[in-house]
Order: sequence, then structure tokens, then C-alpha cells
Amino acid sequence: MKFNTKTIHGGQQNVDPAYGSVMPPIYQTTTFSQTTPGGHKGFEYARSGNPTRAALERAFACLENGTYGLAFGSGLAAIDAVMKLLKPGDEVVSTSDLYGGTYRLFTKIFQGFGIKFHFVGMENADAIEKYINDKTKLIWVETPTNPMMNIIDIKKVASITKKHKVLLAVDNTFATPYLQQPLEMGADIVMHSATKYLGGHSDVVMGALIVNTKDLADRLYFIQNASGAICGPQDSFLVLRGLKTLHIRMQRHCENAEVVAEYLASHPKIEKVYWPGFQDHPNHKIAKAQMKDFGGMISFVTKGNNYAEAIKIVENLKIFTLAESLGGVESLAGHPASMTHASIPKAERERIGVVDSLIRLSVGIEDIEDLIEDLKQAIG
Ligand code: P1T
Repeated sequence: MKFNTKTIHGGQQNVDPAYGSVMPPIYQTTTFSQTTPGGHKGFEYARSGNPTRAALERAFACLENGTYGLAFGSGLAAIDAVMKLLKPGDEVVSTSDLYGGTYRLFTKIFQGFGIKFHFVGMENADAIEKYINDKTKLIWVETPTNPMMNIIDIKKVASITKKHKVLLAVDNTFATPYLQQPLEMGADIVMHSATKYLGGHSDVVMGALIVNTKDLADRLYFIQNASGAICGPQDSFLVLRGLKTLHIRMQRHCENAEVVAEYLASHPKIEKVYWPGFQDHPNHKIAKAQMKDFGGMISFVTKGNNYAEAIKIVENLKIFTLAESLGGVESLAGHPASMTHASIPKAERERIGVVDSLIRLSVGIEDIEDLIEDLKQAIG
């Protein structure tokens, strides 16, 4: 199956042997009856497995060209499960520019359990190698990064992780498998905040992991079941529904974002626009090679880097909603320094470019003329 067919049918063959329903039923149940201890039809207790969740997990695996999918109660719960593969004393090299909540999980929870993190700018992948030693167990990559839209060369990083026999995990939330499939490029684990583009309608919080090897799948499944951060059947159903339009939504997100990026770049009050589709984006060539298009996310700063002015712009927006999150059909605007990335200390934040006037847009799939008009009136 090609990608667009997979979004609709991937992993969904014969999901309802009872009545042949086209969508997997929502198995809203805690437990499953057994004829004798262990005598069941594949499901015992709904933390360990639920048929609706299992259908979604197969769909996740199929879309990322992986073998095993696991669905969690949030993106952070999925990352938490990956980190539990590690032991005290282990080291992780992570992109320095990443979602604030991921940074908080790493530094405020897992650092306290004795795991050491190196936050490294990976725009030049060669920079990673000097942080790798015999304690290094995992490289954590976000690409495009949140919110600076840096692009990391997944194949190049994978060649380094293979050489040193460490795991490579890629947070594919911004790109989605429509734009890039990290397992195909050598990653060991793909992670998603399915809350975003995979769900696509801003109505579910969910996380996903996809892997190829049975050993890794077994270890992650053990953690998923033992720690218990699963998602419910109703949410699984909603994301299964969302996935079916991923390809057409992403196509429109990308088309609209291109127009918005070009509009902002030509605006006299805008200093800089961060979007990997620009020829002068530092890793434009890598984005072009590893992504099918450039995605729906854009960040920008106003001239003079004025905090109050940036706040005024996000307050003025009418069609773009000022809100955390991204990836839904509706356009959202955020102020990372005070919202999504507030948990990163100011000095560290500014070092990676998250200055006070930075505004992040999740460009939705409304009519582009309305989005441009809205930005025009808000920026003034
Ligand atoms: O919110 P949750 O589903 O737990 O996912 C966390 C997460 C992980 N990775 C990336 C790249 C993310 O963007 C997120 C969540 N991000 C936002 C809520 C945001 O507005 O950036």
C-alpha cells in the first residue's frame, strides 16, 4: 500500500470479525472474560491491551513503516516510557532546541534518577560525536525542532548511532510520517505527540511509539503495561478517525504555511521567519532531501525583539487562536517564551533562539486569504 491508502486502511484488515463494521468498535471495557485462567481471545485486562487501542497501534506502525506501535496517554507518557529503558549512570544526547515539556521531563525527573543529559545543537550532526562515550545509551532528536524549526540530518545521526551502538529516537511530531519516516532513515524509535497532527482535531491528548525490532517492542510494551500510561478506547477511536485524513490535512497545512511564511518574510515589521522551506534556512537542503514538504509550523520574531509588541500581536489575532498545542485543523498562535517553553530557564532558552518576541504559528487548513488577512490586521 502507498501512504495515502495506508492512512485509511493501514493495519485495519478484519478488525471486526463480529459484524464487519468498517471502523473498529470502541471496546469500552476494563476487562475481558476468560473461560479458564488464561483462556481468552487475546485480551485480558485493558491496561495490558484493548482491541480499539490495538487497531490504532497497528495503524501507527503501518504509517511509520514500522513493525510495532504503542499508544500512550500523552506524548510525554510515550517519552517517559523510552527513558525508562535507561538506568542510573546512562547518558543521553538530545537536541538543545526541543519541546519545553520534554526538557522538563529530562531535567526535572530523569536527571534526578541519575541519567545525564547533554543538550547539543545538532544542525551539524558531527557535533554529536564528542558527547558520546561508553555510558551513552540514547540520542534524542526532534526535527523540525520545536519551536526554532531547526532541521537535523536523521540519516547522518543514524550513521553515528549505529557506529557507537546507541539507540536513536526521533520525535516526529512536527513532520508526521506524511513528511518523513525516521525508521526508514535508520532511527530505532519514532515518537509522536499524537495530540497534534496524527489526531489532527485538537480533541485528544495522546502519545505514540513505533519501533522495528521485537526486542525493543517487548521492552517498551513491558514498560507500557508495568507503568500504565495507556490511552483509553474512546481516544484511540478518535485518533483512528483523525489518521484517515492525515495526508490531505498535511498537504493543505504545507500549502498554507508556505504562503504565510512568504507573507511574513516580506513584512516590514518582521525581523526573521523560521521555516525550513526557505532557501537560506541553514539546513534547507537536508529538509528537502528528508522531507516531502516543509510542514505547517512557522516561528518568527518582530523587529526590535519587543516583548510587549509580540504579546499585542498574539492578542490581536482573531482566526489564529492564542493557545498551546499545534497540528489541529484550526490555526493556533503561541508565545513560546511564556507558554510552551516557559519551563526552560531564560538564559538557556535565549541561547537556542527562544527570545521574548518569538511567536510560533501552527498554520491550519482554513482559507489562506483569511489567515493572511488576520496576520495583516494583527501585526499592523
Ligand atoms: O502534549 P503531549 O501530547 O504530552 O506531547 C508532548 C510533546 C512532545 N513532543 C513535541 C515535539 C511536542 O510539541 C509536544 C507537545 N507540544 C505542545 C503542547 C506545544 O504546544 O508545543
